[in-house]
Amino acid sequence: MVSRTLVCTFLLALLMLESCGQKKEEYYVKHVEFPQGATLEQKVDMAARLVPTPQQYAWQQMELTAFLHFGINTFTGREWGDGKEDPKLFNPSELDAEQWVRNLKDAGFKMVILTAKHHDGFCLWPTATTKHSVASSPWKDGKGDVVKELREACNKYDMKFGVYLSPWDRNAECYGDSPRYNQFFIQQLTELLTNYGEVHEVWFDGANGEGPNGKKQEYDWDAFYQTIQRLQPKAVMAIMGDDVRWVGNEKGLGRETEWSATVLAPGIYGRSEESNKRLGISNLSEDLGSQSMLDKATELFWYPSEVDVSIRPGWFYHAEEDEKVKSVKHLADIYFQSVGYNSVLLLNIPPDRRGLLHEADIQRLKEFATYREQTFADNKVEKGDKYWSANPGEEKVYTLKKDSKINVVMLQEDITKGQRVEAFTVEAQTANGWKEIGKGTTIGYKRLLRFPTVEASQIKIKMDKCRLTANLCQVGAYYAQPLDEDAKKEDWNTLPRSNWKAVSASPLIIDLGEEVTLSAFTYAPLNAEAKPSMAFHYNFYVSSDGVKWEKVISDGEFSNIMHNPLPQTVAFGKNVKTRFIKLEATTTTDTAAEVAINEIGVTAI
Ligand code: FUL
Repeated sequence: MVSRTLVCTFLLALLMLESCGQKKEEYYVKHVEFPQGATLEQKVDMAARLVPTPQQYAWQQMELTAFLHFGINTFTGREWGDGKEDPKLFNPSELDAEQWVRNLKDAGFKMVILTAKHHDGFCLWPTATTKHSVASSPWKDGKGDVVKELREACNKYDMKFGVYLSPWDRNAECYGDSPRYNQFFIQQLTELLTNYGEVHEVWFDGANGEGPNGKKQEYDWDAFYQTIQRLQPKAVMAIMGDDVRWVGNEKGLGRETEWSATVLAPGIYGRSEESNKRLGISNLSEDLGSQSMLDKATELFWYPSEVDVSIRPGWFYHAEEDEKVKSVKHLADIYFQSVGYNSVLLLNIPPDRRGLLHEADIQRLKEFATYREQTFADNKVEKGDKYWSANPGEEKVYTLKKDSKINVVMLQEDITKGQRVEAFTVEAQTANGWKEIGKGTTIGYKRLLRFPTVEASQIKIKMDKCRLTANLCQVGAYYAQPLDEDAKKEDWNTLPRSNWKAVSASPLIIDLGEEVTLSAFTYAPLNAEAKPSMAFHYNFYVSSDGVKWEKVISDGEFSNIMHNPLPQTVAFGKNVKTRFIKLEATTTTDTAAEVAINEIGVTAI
């Protein structure tokens, strides 16, 4: 993979652009290595001149991408399949990819990414690599191809198209036999990148949940990358790739300070583990690009963030989540904290068992789109040239339309000249004179700053701190209608907890205080926050006396709980009478898990 960064640095790099017709400025594309002994000043100067590749720039401008999680899990109700599912389960009754794309297009999305293969290994196209695909399903008598149908719908509606291909494959017999599986994977990739027209994003998930006793697959990222480069040069390689960075959570939460020019080495480079360890950082770190980080770093990457989140609690469709589609307020907050925090929003809307986007999701997408349209239709900043080459300490005043009420300011940097702003302040000219209404740190491609509503005739942007001269290319001021959130209720436990007692902490045994009939239990990590001690694999038992136990769930898995620590309900498939419950659980590292009594709920009938 070193070869890739060298290509970017030396072949694409050192673009010489005329700046204001006088000085020529030197740029580095995608990657820059600091010379030995470079001072902080030199590093900051170089960091300011790091720019995206044309593919990365085009990707960033899309702002909104839709994710479609669809596959065997849609029909089993799981989030992670184990690869042992019968392909015959896949049988959407009314699959209509045009319905997906039409609705997504109307809602403002510029690209869709389909889970062509999730961790269960089931392929949504009739691949030659395995029988574990739509070709073995009853859908269209095994002659169907979901990827093709989506591609055709994208052509019709002029939508860009991307594929998710899970490296982790729980079905492939060769998984873990590294060279063989790499060949198998490259063949799958080749099919997808050859037979379905233009592909703009290839998404490789980082999940690898086989655990300590599983098979260790060494992926040949370099070969995967070269396959993409050769077959789809316009595509960006995301997550386990070096074009697009995972933001670090699946909650829809970007960083307020978000540097696209970052010191985090993409995980697929051989040197990344050592380099990121030396800097003490990971995808989850708060600071990936400040000057103190630059000071310690030896190289820098243009590696912008993508915020992936589902419109529902799970990534796949589950009928029981129809009532849990995120509210417009929640989606609006996500938008401001992703697109508005210098990131691309990748919002998942999972097709249901019919093979359609569900009415509840469509309705919410419409409301979300209307909200954005209403908010951003009217830029209160008077028309005119917005470009501003700003030096530290300088300020610029923009006149607003008459009688403007505003609560959002939008700023954009011309990132083709690098990301440079470190701190800024916004003031408004109100009836009582100039008033500070907000402060921010990074801007990057786009920054949306929210503040309490003010009536103002002008706004003033103060450039508090920037690297070299910052290039602001857009300024907007808007009014966003305040939204109310419905009160959230804990609906995953139906039995009052007042009589419960923890009999033992590890394994967790709970005395429910009386005999009850249960159909399911729920594990809900506290505050929906991930921690290393949380449960991953488990057995679940019931007992009427706390002595003799019946195992109701054997070797269960709280799939994807580390990245999406939301309540997971496990149905028993029967009703059980019990007074005591026991959860015997291990963490992802196979050590005993710590689960608190209030993290467990039950469904009593
Ligand atoms: C995760 C996966 O494990 C989830 O199932 C989902 O696909 C999400 C987008 O990425 O890591």
